[in-house]
Amino acid sequence: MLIQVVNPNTSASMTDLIGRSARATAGPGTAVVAVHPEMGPASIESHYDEALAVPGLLAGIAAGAHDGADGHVIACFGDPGLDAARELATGPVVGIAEAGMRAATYLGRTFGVVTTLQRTTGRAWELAARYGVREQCRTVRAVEIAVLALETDPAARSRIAAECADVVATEGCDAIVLGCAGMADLAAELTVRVGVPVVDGVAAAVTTVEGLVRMGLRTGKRGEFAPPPPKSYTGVLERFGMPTAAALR
Ligand code: 2AL
Repeated sequence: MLIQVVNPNTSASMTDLIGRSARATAGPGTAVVAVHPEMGPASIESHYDEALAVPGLLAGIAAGAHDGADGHVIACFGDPGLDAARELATGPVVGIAEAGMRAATYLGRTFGVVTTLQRTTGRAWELAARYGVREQCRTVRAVEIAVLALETDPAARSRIAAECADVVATEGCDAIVLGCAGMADLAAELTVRVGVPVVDGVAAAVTTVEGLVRMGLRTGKRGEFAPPPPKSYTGVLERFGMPTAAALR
């Protein structure tokens, strides 16, 4: 089985980290290819970043499907472009917020999200509602560390650990979901340090896609998620009018 993990920002080092987490989780016989778009924002931490990350992400999904991926992970906590990616790909497509939050609901009654910047917390709440887990999600906390600073800020680990501990102490949450793909390497250590299950969405999404593919299941293509019809797109998006790997490459 081949799982494509798309980091929708253009940070190569973050893509490496995401790929390492995905490979550590994938079962025997599953290969993981981790990619990022050539065009788009260096990190995704605003609605503007999120919107403009989507064309590059979709081009990557089309290429991955064409090159034989059995399923796809969108490795950004806003789950950008998830529905559009489901239209383009035939294999299952799972977002890390979706998979992380759903996994947390198997591990306890309530969970909290610990993410990067306060301005991204609205999206996390919105996604919790969209995925039907708004009631189980008791808090969404931000550590005010920018996405790319997760790799360079020496205080990042301890700040995230302290926030996770506070979520448990003040909200009594049974589990925590890490709210950024750039935190993928922290889950195991934090689970021990904080004393509740800490879910990395990348790992949760990889195992979800893997399970769906193993069950022989793919995205339903009869209605809403049928391939988008070709049509005229103009300007810099002209090639997106033909939603094929060859056109989008
Ligand atoms: C993210 C993420 O997972 N990747 C990225 O660039 N931005 N999400 C976040 N809440 O900071």
